[in-house]
Amino acid sequence: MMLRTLLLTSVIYWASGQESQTMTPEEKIGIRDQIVEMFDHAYGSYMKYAYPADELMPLSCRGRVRGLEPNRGDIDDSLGKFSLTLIDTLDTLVVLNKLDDFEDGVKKTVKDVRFDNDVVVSVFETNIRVLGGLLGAHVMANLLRQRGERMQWYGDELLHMAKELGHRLLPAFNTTSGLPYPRVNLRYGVINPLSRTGTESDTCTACAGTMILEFAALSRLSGETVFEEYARKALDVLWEKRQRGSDLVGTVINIHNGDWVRRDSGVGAGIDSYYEYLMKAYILLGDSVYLDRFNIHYSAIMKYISQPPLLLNVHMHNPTVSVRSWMDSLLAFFPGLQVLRGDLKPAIETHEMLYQVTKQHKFLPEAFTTEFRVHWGQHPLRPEFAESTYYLYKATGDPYYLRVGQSIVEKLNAYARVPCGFAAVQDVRTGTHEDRMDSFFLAEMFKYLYLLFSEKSQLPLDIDDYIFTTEAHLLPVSLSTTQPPCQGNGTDAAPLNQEEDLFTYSCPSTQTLFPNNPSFAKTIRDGYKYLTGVGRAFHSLPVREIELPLHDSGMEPVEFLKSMGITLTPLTEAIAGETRSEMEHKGVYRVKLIAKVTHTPEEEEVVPHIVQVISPPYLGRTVLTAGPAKFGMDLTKHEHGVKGSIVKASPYTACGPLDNADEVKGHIALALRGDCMFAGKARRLQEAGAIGVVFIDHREGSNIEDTPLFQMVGDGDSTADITLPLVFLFSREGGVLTTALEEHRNVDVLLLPKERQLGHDKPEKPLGMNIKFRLAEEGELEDGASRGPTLEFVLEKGEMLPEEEEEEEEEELRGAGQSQERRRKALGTEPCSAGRDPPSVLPRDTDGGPEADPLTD
Ligand code: DMJ
Repeated sequence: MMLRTLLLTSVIYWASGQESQTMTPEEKIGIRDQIVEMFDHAYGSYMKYAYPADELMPLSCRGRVRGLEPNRGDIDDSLGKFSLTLIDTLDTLVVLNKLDDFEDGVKKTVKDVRFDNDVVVSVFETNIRVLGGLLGAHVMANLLRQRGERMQWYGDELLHMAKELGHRLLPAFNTTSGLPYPRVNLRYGVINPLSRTGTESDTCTACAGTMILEFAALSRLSGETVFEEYARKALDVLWEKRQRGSDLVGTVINIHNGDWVRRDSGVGAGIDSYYEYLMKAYILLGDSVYLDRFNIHYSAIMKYISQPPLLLNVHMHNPTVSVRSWMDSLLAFFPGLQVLRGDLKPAIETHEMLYQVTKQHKFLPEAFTTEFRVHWGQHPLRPEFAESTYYLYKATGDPYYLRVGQSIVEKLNAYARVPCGFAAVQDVRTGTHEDRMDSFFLAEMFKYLYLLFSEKSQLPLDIDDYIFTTEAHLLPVSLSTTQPPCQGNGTDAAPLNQEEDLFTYSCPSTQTLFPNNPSFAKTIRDGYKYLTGVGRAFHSLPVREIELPLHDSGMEPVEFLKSMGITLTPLTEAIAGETRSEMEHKGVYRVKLIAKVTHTPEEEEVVPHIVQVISPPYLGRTVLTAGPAKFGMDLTKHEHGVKGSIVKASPYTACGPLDNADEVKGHIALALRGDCMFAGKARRLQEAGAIGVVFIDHREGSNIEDTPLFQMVGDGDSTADITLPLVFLFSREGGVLTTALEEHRNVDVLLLPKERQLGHDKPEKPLGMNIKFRLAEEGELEDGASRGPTLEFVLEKGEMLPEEEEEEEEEELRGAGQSQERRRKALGTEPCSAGRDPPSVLPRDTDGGPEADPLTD
């Protein structure tokens, strides 16, 4: 019933064409006011409950102070005890015309923030969020000071702070290649023994290639050339190391020798802002070398990665083959970059696809499949989709994009707002929240949304005078006329003639991009309207026919399926007799497939595993459900599983050399998720002689009830060398093991598939498939009129849906078109029964789960 209502609502919504309706100035102002109110709620909560901490914990209504909260792995590398959220928000305050708050925020920054902290931080995050934040705020402060109304006290304090921070980041560049270390200790640098860093050997491409805007701006504003030189050198290395055949780059690179560590290539996680910074470096600095490089990469991206509307990762050496069937949410920035490039058509197509995904799942999940199902359900309030929406509206003026923006605003309020701010969504499928509000939510999301609904004349600055960094900090394009500090290594600067229009070569220009055709964007979008099935009008579902061959062996189709492990159970005995003989052809047995097999590769069944604690006092009674891995030993093929006593790896993340390799040898190691890839950890532990690994989630409070089980994946390269059994526990279940280890000297566990759990004869949740075949009668295939006998094959028995729903299900399968949600249910991605006798069930997990962070696990 509810489903019908939903369907009806979407049909009405689409029929009314609301999304194309223009928006009155009053309506725009109303939405803008709503955005300001939301910003006040978010920023006000940070200042009230969290400041001077780096971030707000919106569920606990307090600040996140590194070291005082449980370690979340590499996400925490953004936190440097430097009031991150305040600094990241400063120039947003100006854009939103909150000039008193800005002045107050700058005063607090100058008074309270110090960088001499013994903290290891991410070079990339500190650069884009803190250095970029300081520079954007400095530029804004100067602008206001020059107007003579406020900030008269300001004497470049933020620029001095930026310079100090820049110097604290520089030790990261002390490598032979010129590619920076991924982390630096703010007080001790990298090589100092007190630094607790400097052992890393690789970094992501975006991490090395996203420095030039901030570093060049710092050099040009401060007169210290060193920053721009280092950032440019890192870009030169990445350019040199591109794959010459494909002109693509990989995701992770060795910082010492420049070899590619991960060779998958896309436009999302791991690479994204490298491309962005080539384009924007040209716009900001006027150096055409950056544009030339960007254009070469862009052609490669459009040739190999772009499959409109999709953007799929490929192998940089073998780029005609996609290496993934899912996309990550970070790539949502790409349509915005395409607008800057002046390539509107694919930008509109991909953006429309992303919009359809947000309609289906409320927000963009961190990763979603090519069929737009959730692959990893987390949504940390990322701004990339709002960013692209803003750029597309700028370029097209199409009110459709205002409606898209409106939907973002409404969903944030409806599903992410909590009493102390806005909380990240742990899983878009369940709507559960995480105690986290990242600083980019204030730095970027509100900036882009506010700008989307503002007329140029309503803003306190001319927004077209600035370029947005990847964190949406504002840098003035006038920097391009500031002579670069040096000419080096291929970056022949072409100094701009002052007379020349600064914007001749910079985009977007609505004149050139949008060919005066108001329906231009719409015509492109229309082809992608119903991609995910949401809002799709009713069309009849094509009935697929399959032919099952009668083999030389003379096997009949039923036997043939049986030989594949599928048993067919006739629903009625009517199959036998006269009709049956009529159905048999010579050599071929034709079967009409009414419901197609639901198991697509990206929806692979996650076979639940367990960690069963068998030593006293547990004696097998403690059973923790675990996720398997797509690599390492396949436990389903080992009848008795793998048994051993557990030892905690040191370091716990197993990302660096092991201090306790001797203890690990011959035991099952416990290792914390995060900081590096599962495969890297597994290799290290395998080398130390471990006989298995139990990975434990680093996300505080995660548990099997709230989060769908998922399979760990490798690192994109071959994992054939890893032969250990590997399982994954969410943190609550993992806590049981670590507590057991604290309380008892020896803890023995058994790793095995859940269905083999000791003391249980039968699988708890049997595998089932609700696939139904109907045998077509002779002649029926042509006219499709009459209905023949039905066969249902069932692997296991299970629940039955109430009869009414069951009939509805059949009704829809028989011909009418259906929404994606309905179809998913019908095709068995949700528990349902399509049979009568015996009942069938599909007790499977939902679509995948939080596989691996594309950069670390
Ligand atoms: C931001 O910190 C930056 O945009 C970065 O380049 C990648 N994305 C995050 C927000 O999602």
